[in-house]
Amino acid sequence: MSYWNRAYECMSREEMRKVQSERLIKTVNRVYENVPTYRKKMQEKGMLPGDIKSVDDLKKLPFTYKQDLRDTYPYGLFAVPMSEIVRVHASSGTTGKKTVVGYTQNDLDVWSEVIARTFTAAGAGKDSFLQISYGYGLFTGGLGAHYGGEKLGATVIPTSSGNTKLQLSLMKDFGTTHLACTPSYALYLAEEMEELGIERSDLKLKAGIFGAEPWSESMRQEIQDRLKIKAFDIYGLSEVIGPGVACECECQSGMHIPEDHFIPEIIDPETGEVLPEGSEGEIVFTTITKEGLPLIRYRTRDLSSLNYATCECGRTEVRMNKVAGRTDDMLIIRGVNVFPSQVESVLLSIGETAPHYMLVIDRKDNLDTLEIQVEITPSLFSDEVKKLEDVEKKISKEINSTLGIGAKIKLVEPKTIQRSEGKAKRVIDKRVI
Ligand code: DLL
Repeated sequence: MSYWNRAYECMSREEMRKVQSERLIKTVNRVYENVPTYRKKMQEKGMLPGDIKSVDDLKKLPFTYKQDLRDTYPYGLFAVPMSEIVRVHASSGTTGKKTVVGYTQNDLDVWSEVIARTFTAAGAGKDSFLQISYGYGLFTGGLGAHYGGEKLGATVIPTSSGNTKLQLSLMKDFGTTHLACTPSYALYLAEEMEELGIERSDLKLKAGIFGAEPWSESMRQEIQDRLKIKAFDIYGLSEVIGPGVACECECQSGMHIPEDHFIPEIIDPETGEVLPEGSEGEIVFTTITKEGLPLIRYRTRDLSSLNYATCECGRTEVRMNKVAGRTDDMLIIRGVNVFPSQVESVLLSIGETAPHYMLVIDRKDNLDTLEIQVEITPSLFSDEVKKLEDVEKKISKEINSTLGIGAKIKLVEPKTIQRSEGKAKRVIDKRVI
């Protein structure tokens, strides 16, 4: 069994609670002093930082929502002066505005530490060759995994995403032992491998660290069978830090959370009440070491459950179960977070079609596809073909720049998209995962 930081990963529950209490108290004081949004939320509840005496008091604190980040876009929730921020990342939001996150040097060190723990748990070490095929850029996947891999001492191969043929030839030539990418991309790589006639014996691949989107046990099985590797689940979200908020160990029975940095709770998404151990509900995180963007009880909208039993690997850190879904309408298409309302605002801003649309998502050759059916107005319907083509192109361009992914636009005749009497159904997700 190997650990990156045994002292914390295998700490007794009692000691962990002590560490968490100390760090939580410091964090609450810091945000109360430095972040007007938190001060206001606490004042509204009639609370002072002194009311938080241990982790038991966590449940008294107000929640933080994605909306709070949007309301204070871009840097309003940061708890340090910008001169202390050395990196920003961002992920998509509902209206095209991104959710911006910022890191101090210490935050980057914490991030590398938690990623080094996750790679170690997945069997990687100094002698490993780690190919990182998560996108590099504003997305946290690429750079997050990159620095963690370097901290681990592995040989990092920063291929970023895309260019599949090159990925595969480098995988072969450079002797990649560990692959980090989305699970759907892993399957796509497997398929291309077969297509290009690359033999499994040409590769040294042992394991993959896959996440950033939901995937099922059967998808795990398929990846493991086709690539002949062990496939580990890694979870994270930009707001909390990026990848590394939780990751599986060799037992593959739940993802360990580095609780000395992030405290999880499971709540009832309707009432906000903390649920008893083992119940499924919305997972909420409080960061207790982050400086740039500390988060108090952040509502992830992801559904999961927690298991506090000591794992067979020896780690005492709580495990979160595979994400079972979301409480909102966010979709993850090719690793990009997409809200149907983003499509709606694009259509409304162009204004040449009816406000009726449908997103059809499918998976072909293990890659997500997105078709957007848009109903045209009767006047446009009687117009010439050239005009229709122009509208289609305009929508396609706008959608691409707003969502950050391409979509096939299909204009459909008036009154063909089904109207609903209750909640509108805007999404047909045909993917089987
Ligand atoms: O996806 C960070 C990440 C990068 C995680 C690489 C793992 C690997 P965001 O773009 O902010 O951050 O998206 C966060 O993605 O709230 C979940 O809904 C979903 N998600 C992430 N990992 C998993 C996973 C990154 N393993 C959102 N299983 C989260 C299911 C996941 N859903």
